Amino acid sequence: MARPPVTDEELIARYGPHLNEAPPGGWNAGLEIDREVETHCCFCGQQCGIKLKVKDDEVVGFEPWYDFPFNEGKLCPKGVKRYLQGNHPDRLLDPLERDPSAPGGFRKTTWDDALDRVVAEVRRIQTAHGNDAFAMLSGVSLTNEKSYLIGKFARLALQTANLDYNGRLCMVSAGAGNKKALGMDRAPNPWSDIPLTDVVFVAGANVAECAPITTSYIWRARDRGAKLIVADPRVTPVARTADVFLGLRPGTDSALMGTILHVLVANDWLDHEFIREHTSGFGEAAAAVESCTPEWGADVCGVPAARIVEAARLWGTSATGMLLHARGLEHQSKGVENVLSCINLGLATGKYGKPGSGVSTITGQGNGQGGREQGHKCDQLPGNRDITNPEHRAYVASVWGCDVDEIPGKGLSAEEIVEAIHDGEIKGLLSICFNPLVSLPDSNFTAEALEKLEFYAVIDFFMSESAQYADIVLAGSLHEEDEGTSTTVEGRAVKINAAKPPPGNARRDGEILLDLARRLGRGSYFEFDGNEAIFEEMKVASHGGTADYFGMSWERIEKEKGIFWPCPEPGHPGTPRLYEGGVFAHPDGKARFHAVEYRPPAEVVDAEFPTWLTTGRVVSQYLSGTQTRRIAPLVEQYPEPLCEMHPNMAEVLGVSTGDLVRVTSRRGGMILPAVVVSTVRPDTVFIPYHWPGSKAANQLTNRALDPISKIPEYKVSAVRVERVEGRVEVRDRRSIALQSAEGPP
Ligand SMILES: Nc1nc2c(c(=O)[nH]1)N[C@H]1C(S)=C(S)[C@@H](COP(=O)(O)OP(=O)(O)OC[C@H]3O[C@@H](n4cnc5c(=O)[nH]c(N)nc54)[C@H](O)[C@@H]3O)O[C@H]1N2
Ligand SMILES: Nc1nc2c(c(=O)[nH]1)N[C@H]1C(S)=C(S)[C@@H](COP(=O)(O)OP(=O)(O)OC[C@H]3O[C@@H](n4cnc5c(=O)[nH]c(N)nc54)[C@H](O)[C@@H]3O)O[C@H]1N2
Ligand code: SF4
Ligand SMILES: [Mo]
Repeated sequence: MARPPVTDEELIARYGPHLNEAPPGGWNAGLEIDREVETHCCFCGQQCGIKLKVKDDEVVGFEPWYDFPFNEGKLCPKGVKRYLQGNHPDRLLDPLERDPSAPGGFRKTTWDDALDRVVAEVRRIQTAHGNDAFAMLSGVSLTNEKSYLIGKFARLALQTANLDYNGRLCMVSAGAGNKKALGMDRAPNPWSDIPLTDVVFVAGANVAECAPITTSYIWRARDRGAKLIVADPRVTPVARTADVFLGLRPGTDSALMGTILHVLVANDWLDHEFIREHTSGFGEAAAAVESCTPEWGADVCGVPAARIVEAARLWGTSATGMLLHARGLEHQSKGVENVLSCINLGLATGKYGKPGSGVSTITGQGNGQGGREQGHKCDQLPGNRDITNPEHRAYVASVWGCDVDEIPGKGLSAEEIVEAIHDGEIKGLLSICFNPLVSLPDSNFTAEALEKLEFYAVIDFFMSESAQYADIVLAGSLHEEDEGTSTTVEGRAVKINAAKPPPGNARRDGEILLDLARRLGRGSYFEFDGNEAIFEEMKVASHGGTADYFGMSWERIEKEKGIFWPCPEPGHPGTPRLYEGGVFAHPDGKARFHAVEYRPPAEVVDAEFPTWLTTGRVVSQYLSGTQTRRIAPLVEQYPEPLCEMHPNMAEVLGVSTGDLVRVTSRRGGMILPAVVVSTVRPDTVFIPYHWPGSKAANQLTNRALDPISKIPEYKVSAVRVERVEGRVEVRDRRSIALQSAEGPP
């Protein structure tokens, strides 16, 4: 039975102040500060509001920002500790130039020399091999303004088609699925819809560790009596409380969703009126799952048939429902099909365009949403426009004041750029906010590619593992050293405020790019006197596109604590919920079902590699780890990768927690400690990927890409696991003490 709702006041009366309630005198009691800056967390796509405390131009602590509506003061361990990275001794303070004789292989240089060198190398490579032989890679920890600037910089200053971004490893399957089915790429609902729903279906998302603040929204739904369905090869923290847990075999999501659709059709748990009035293609989608009986689904997915039927019953018979998916089903060579098979379930039961209903991706990176709209994808122009569409090109050319033919065509995607480098077709690379050596699949291959570059320049604030391969490293800015906007998981544009200037000779990322554009002789396209001016041009460039920011201003965003796009006119309030009244973003207003037939992952287990490997995250580490591996209290929580395995597998291998195991795939191998947990499928091991070198999970993963989104299949590979000599003391999953002489390599 549902617990009665409990108000904050009642809670405080009963138990005293919340943990989040500041103690008397504030969190850093007694510390005198110069100012507090309201901004947002630099990590995940939740973009929690936070107040940074600043003294002598240093961030010295934080204060919860209770008034920011999304997280109401709540923060996860990363948000709480983020301010500790700024003072790290590894912080880059000067531009660096490769010099094998210098300690660490690099020596300080001046900005003039560093930037002139970049320009000379761009010219040399492009003259000899064509413009597209120089590529650019960027990232979406960057603000909207930087994303927009990078899109324009690559096309008009570098004049290359080959620009892509690290969202290619992250949100592109969801983006492509959303655009195909719904005509627009954004979460259909604000998160305030989650507590209103009757059933929450979490598929391939470790909400508690990767979108921690979303957990509180799910709990609020649970307090109202909502049911919870979870589909994951691991019993994640939220899955422990699920009504129906679908512990599927990695890589079988479209079979699971197809079976659920089959059961919905078989039992007529459908919204016929919605299907008729607001969609097309239902017949073909239903025909594609005709043979997907519960028994078939059970066989393919390794989940009891009755449980799949029970999930379908809960979803199909509830008036409202929200399906939240993330990389678990998107990081597959059929990521787009998986997303479409989820959307089919929403459309078949009319769960769109009304409170408490929708199928939504949980966006990953800080500006994962905004960064996939402003035009720094290889196939995209601002406003989420299509770079191959003549009308879209003409509009953006008119905003940029350039000839339409000056805008290059569609370029290669991120992994394809690295493959073209490996093949010798691309010779030069400028990267910002991307650590491909750690984050791309098959890291031995990535290392070979970086080795082959004739020239590589990196903009970062730490010496990332990829930057070790660079010829020039340009010291850029931390999140709190620059201002702009970011767009959250909900599609809400929020304001990022600067707390301090960049230290030493480091420069703001945008200023580095503007300086380069001038030195490349293209300064006339880049006459911006600051980030607000970039925003003003960006919003015009977005106008009329699906991701329309035209009605926003920095001032409005700040005053209104965020604005949901589309916001097409200055007086427009923004659009928290999309598709109201069943009006979708395709020209005919209808959503499209897609016929999805199951196909297996690119690599399947066999006698030589009999175990499934899946990879992902832990709560205290972030992405390639350059930032969180430098924050001591986070490192203490989970200092090394561990290989999660089920007790049954451990028994067969003769392994107990702390024993070292060698995990080998067709690409490479690694040795790491095992941790024996009953929360993972007995045929699957899980390794988090936040570490470099011999600790990198991506030594093992497969470069197979989704044919549409080009996302790598991080979630499914075949491996062999063996016990090797040595053990370390693993005290628990969150703390491992390296007490053994033969610690991990
Ligand atoms: N702590 C922390 N939080 C983060 C990040 C981080 O690095 N650390 N990164 C941010 C970013 S960029 C992203 S993209 C998000 C990622 O957020 P999530 O997608 O939630 O995280 P992952 O750990 O990549 O994978 C999610 C779940 O997918 C499951 N899974 C594995 N294989 C399959 C499969 O075949 N099918 C299904 N259904 N599930 C499968 C895994 O067991 C895991 O529980 O997190 C964001 N938040
Ligand atoms: N095996 C496996 N691999 C994966 C995944 C997985 O689940 N499994 N997940 C994938 C996913 S979802 C993602 S999003 C990618 C992430 O992969 P990456 O994008 O490569 O990871 P980051 O750690 O964000 O690397 C960004 C780099 O940019 C720097 N940086 C951060 N913020 C800024 C900034 O504001 N300015 C500048 N100049 N630099 C900045 C950081 O220091 C870091 O060196 O990894 C992918 N790789
Ligand atoms: S949930 Fe995400 S945005 Fe919020 S504090 Fe944690 S890492 Fe930062
Ligand atoms: Mo991501």
